[in-house]
Amino acid sequence: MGSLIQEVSGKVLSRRGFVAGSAALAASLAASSSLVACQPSSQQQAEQGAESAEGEGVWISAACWHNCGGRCVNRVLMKDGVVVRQGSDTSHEDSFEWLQQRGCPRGRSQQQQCFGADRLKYPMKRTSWQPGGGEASHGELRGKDEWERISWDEAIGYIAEEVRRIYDSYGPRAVVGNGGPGIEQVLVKLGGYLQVTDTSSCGTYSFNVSKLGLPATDLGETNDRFDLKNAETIVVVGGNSVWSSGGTTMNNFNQAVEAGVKFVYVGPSYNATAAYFDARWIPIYPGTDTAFLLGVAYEMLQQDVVDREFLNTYCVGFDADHMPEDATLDENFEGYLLGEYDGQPKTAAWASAICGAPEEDIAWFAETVGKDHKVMLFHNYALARCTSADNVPQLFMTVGAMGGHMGKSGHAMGGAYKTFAGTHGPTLVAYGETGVKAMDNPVKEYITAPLLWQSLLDGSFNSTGKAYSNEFNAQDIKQADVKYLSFEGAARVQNTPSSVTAIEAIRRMDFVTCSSHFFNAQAKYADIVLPITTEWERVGGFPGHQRSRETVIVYTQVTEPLYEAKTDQEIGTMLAEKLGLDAKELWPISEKQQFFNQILGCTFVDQAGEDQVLVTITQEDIDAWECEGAPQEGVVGLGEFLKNGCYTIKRAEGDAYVRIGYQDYIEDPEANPRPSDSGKFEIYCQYKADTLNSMGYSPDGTFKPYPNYVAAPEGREGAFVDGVVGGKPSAYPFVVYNPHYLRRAHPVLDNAPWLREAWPNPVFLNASDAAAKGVSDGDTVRVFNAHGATLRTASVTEIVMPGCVGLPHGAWLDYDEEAGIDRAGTDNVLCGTVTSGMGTSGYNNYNCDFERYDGEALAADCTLPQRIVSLD
Ligand SMILES: Nc1nc2c(c(=O)[nH]1)N[C@H]1C(S)=C(S)[C@@H](COP(=O)(O)OP(=O)(O)OC[C@H]3O[C@@H](n4cnc5c(=O)[nH]c(N)nc54)[C@H](O)[C@@H]3O)O[C@H]1N2
Ligand SMILES: Nc1nc2c(c(=O)[nH]1)N[C@H]1C(S)=C(S)[C@@H](COP(=O)(O)OP(=O)(O)OC[C@H]3O[C@@H](n4cnc5c(=O)[nH]c(N)nc54)[C@H](O)[C@@H]3O)O[C@H]1N2
Ligand code: SF4
Ligand SMILES: [Mo]
Repeated sequence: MGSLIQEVSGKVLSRRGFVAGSAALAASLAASSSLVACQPSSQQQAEQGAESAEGEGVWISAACWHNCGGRCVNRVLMKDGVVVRQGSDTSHEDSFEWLQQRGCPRGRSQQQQCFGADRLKYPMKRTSWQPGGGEASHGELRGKDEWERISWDEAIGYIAEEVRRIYDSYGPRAVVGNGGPGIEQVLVKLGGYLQVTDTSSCGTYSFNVSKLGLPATDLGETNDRFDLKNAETIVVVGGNSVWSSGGTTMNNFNQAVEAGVKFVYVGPSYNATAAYFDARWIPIYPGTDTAFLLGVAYEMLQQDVVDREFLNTYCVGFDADHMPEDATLDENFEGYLLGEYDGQPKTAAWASAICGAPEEDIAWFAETVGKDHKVMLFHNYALARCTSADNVPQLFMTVGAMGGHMGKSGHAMGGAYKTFAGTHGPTLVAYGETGVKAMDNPVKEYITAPLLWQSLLDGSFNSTGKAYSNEFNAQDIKQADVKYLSFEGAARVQNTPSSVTAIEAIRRMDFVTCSSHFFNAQAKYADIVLPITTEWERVGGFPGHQRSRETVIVYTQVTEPLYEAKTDQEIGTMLAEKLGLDAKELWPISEKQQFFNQILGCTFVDQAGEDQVLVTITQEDIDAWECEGAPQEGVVGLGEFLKNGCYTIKRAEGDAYVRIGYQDYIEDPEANPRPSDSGKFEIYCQYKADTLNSMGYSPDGTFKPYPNYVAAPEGREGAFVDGVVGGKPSAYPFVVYNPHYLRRAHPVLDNAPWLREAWPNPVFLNASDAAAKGVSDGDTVRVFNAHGATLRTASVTEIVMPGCVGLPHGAWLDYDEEAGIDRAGTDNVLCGTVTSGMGTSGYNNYNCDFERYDGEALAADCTLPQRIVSLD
């Protein structure tokens, strides 16, 4: 067979083909957005698609590339130049040994991204904005102004002119970017820009947890999925993999579920994951895992279920006899649990008052995870995306160590997240490098994300290093007068706390640019908006982020670029050339060659543990691609690989790939020390306390070298006047958390009509809380706090514990400035410019209140018009 690229390229949608062929699709999309009842339109569409596709067309592997928790094969059936169906992995039969990498409904709705009627079609300029800065920019009109269509040449000309003016007059420290792939690479070449550091996904696990003895972000040392069935109990703390690790991930647990392993879920809601596992639910308030786990640890002591031998051999700091050499404080964790330093034993009663779990549950949990049982302790990261959760990583590890749950079959402790929920071990199949390295930004100054917008308003920020990098330093206040904000590849207005402050800060800028597919919140508040291609219009590639251990996913081009959209590299190249820079220094090779390099570099690990070439590439392939490279012999042909959209390792019970986390350390701790200063798990970690206490986000002395309880700035304590838990309720007596939601991946895909139909994006309220306020299911409610207010339809439920409000993450901001209300349910409207500890983005433990809204009731999101800026 010749190269698939040849086969596919004949079918790739031409621009003209799309315009003609998609008329029917566009018409039905328009119809769906004007319907009051949403259901029939998509059913009709699906049926039509299935019927017309019967036996015809060609399947092409297509990208699903956003930052969701899955990594899946996505394929499209093309007929007469139009996508008529979407499918997923059919490369082999599905079995536990050889999992298909099947997609979720978001992946199957990607056609509404690429071919969405609301795509940005050409570059646009905000009408009142003029270059030159100051009043000429009319920043006060951002988000309210008119737009005009401009050519690419004009757009790049404006950007080049403003960028040159700002760099010449103020230097790189007047610019903020996010590490984007096009324009921002050029900005790095000009001298760089101020960076934003965000604890985002892993929250307080993005600290330098190697100093505790853990792997980076605590991912990588739980067991391979074939070992899960050997546990008696699997505990999942926080997170919701059923929603947040779409596609295949939950199948990792199938053997364990079938073997009758008991599951326990700890968190504020009995969510879909807890239900999937039929788990026993321990309800705790968001941001109170430290209190809960301290109560558990105390109870383990009382019940004498602590594995002292494990603690003495593999850990330092549990008791006075096992302290690390660098300890400066004569205190240890056991003494803290017993109340020797603060007069407060961390009893189940003490913990229960804070975390809300019944005392009996805490005692039961302690026995269940004790040394006499085979237990796997998994955490997702919702519990660490809370302010004052800085002790969670150390405490979770400590409880695991107290039970002796590391390094043995049937035992585990660590992160279970995204495609790694339920399996770990070395990556068995991987793609190669592109051959292009992102430029290193020479400006090593970082604005802490939750304080970003306030910092821009204040003109100063605390630069304490970079989450996920292990570079942290003491408080370091810097001045900066920022003039230019670039939004490229990060949805800052949506995803960074305090969207209301964001609007105010953005309006102070001279210049704001945004590369986007849609008129999203970043585009709406920008001055120049550039339409970018989706991955379906690019040469093909490998989705980055969280690849799974056993599979590599690949995708090919579906259509030529639509309208005037360009890739980030093309935009960056145009800007570099306009500025008189050598674009070849930034991008020495074409995007096609980069993709080809990645394919050439694909490897898999054989049963002997050796890396082997994955893809067979012939000279004919190289000629057809018009790329550089040498022929190579692998185990799958190029055509087959691209057609399947993946390569998945076939597993077998007892194969050489089974891996037990920490086994090397447990079997020989001298030869395989942990990365901490002592080489052991540090239940007393001097570095942790010294670093956190110095950063200036919490009062000095807040953090002890052992895991201690720290009240959050908002959260459980904030629900009461003066933070006295159990006292008089405060003005905002609820704790709001943000589940990552099925409709979208962060804000991405929130505009897809099918997904809007499928998932209405309500606010989840506890039934008795709702009843007390006269709120019924389906009522429009206003959820509010000191940071903002938003409207949502109530979903009244028993699965959320009383006192908590679940507001899904990522809805597209729709802010009514006069009323001071967002109509979309945007989570970051309720998140304030508040932080603590390491500068955490603590999305899950803000306070709020809610009430029945007496204004006009919200219409279902799927009935709202699409956000289309039409200037034709
Ligand atoms: N559909 C979809 N999937 C996604 C994403 C998306 O936007 N949409 N985003 C992806 C990304 S980048 C990430 S980081 C992951 C996040 O994935 P997860 O960490 O699984 O995320 P959440 O959805 O925040 O988890 C929500 C659950 O955590 C619990 N919870 C909330 N706060 C706390 C707490 O303080 N303590 C405890 N014990 N439990 C708590 C609640 O029960 C809630 O149901 O999802 C990924 N997957
Ligand atoms: N309140 C609250 N806030 C949160 C969270 C929460 O739970 N609650 N979760 C946090 C978490 S875990 C995360 S990971 C962050 C995610 O926050 P971000 O890092 O901002 O990630 P995305 O939302 O995926 O934004 C990616 C943006 O890039 C655009 N984009 C996609 N492809 C391309 C491309 O090829 N080129 C360019 N130029 N742009 C592209 C998308 O349209 C989107 O606007 O959000 C965080 N924010
Ligand atoms: S889980 Fe993520 S990668 Fe998989 S199909 Fe859904 S959106 Fe796409
Ligand atoms: Mo994330």
